[in-house]
Amino acid sequence: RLAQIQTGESSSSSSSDEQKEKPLVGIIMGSDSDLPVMATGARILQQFDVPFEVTITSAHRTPFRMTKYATEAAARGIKTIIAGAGGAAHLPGMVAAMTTLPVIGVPVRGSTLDGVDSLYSIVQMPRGIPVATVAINNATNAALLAVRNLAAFMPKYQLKLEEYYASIEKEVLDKADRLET
Ligand code: RP5
Repeated sequence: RLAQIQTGESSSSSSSDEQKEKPLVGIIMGSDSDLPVMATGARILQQFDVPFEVTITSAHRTPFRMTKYATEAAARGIKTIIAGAGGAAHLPGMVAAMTTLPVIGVPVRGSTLDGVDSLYSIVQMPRGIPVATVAINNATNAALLAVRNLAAFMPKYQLKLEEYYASIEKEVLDKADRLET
């Protein structure tokens, strides 16, 4: 699927099981240049067996496509939107203005200004239109937050989260053991 998105195609999850399920999370980004960052979030959703879709839509270059996506996502069954953008990163905020779904913004680091421009563009939303903003380039946390949203009403994801956090704790403890011995 990620190969498909690199060619500009919209697509949904790749495994046959996932394809049968309607996507619960939408990953959108302003440009294919955001894909290397956003793919890290997609991999987390794959790891948690969350059905998701990935596409490109730009607040500035394709405003009507963005509007269609934002206004139709909830009716299609999407529960959370992860939106990544860089520079004048208006995509997450504009999408949040057109849906009541939770929107998680990923500030993508561009070639200038170190991603602080993206971070400020996404995080400084006006009162009333929230975007949950993660750290610069941290699509991993965006995906984990999306899984947490799902876990609030889908217990199977709660169990997977518990396993995930047990595994990362074990990883750190194993490293500490190796360091100390
Ligand atoms: C934003 O402009 C995109 O999200 C991307 O991060 C940035 C640069 O886009 P490209 O010029 O690489 O397509 O809209």
